[in-house]
Amino acid sequence: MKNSSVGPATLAQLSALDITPDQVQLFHQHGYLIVDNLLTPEQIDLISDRFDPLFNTQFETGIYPDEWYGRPGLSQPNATQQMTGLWRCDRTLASFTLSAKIAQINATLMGWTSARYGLDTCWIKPPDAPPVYFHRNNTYTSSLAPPAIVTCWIALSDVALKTGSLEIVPGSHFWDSTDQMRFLHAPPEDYRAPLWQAASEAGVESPQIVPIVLPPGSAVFLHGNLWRGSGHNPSQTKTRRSLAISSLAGHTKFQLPGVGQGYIFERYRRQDSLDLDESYYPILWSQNGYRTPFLADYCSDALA
Ligand SMILES: O=C(O)CCC(=O)C(=O)O
Repeated sequence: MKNSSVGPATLAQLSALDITPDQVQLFHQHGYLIVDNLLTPEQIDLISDRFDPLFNTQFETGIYPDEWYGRPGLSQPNATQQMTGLWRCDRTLASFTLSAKIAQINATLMGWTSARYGLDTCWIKPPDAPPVYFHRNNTYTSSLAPPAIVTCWIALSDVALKTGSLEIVPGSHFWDSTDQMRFLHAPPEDYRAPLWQAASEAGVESPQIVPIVLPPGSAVFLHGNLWRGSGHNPSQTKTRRSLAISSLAGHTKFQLPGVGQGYIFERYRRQDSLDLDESYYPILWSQNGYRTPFLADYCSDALA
């Protein structure tokens, strides 16, 4: 039988912005790690206040995002609003999503000596918002080498089953999966269908689905191979908001042209090199202290 669990995560929780070898080990074992109090209420307000202008096409820098779903007046009122590439549009958001500290935690969990920007996305699920298909983020990085991304997913409102929680399957980052990229929003079938398929391929009869329950400001770090999705928001009144900050290893390159998929990454591929251009994929944190120089002029670091 397919299981759901509403119990608390069994992992030790980190004191914010600090990380120990034991917690790195837990992350590797389970594929996720909960961190309490990553952001303050003031920081959450600062971030959330930026969303209305963005979704109303008021971009502080004048630059449009890489990906954008859910437009006021155009989309269904209950559509999930998702925007990716926030740092290019808005420097207040960039001060969080380009933060060296979050990149450092992402890198440390993955055992990388440096981390560069990968993706930054807000997920806003209004009352009655439809589910998001189960997926693995690494499936979307197959045109990169290594094809690996890690995500710090921060709750900006109460996240619980009653608001369409993020759902994860602990340990599923060890599965060999053959899934493909797909459009994630409002699936026409069971949003867990890709998960059942992957579990069956991995020989797992009853994958344990854990709804992530977080107060605003707390976060879950997610391994790129971990299966995750989210259900319908059954609330009549509550919107669920989150900010997902994803890092690549600093040494990431492109695969040869034509290898793998990555519809956002490919947009920034150079013709003359397999390097990721630091103008688009800046190095945010390195063990040796290097950080892409233009960042110092572009925005502050909200968590420095
Ligand atoms: O927040 C959600 O509903 C989905 C988020 C997600 O799937 C992701 O960050 O990969």
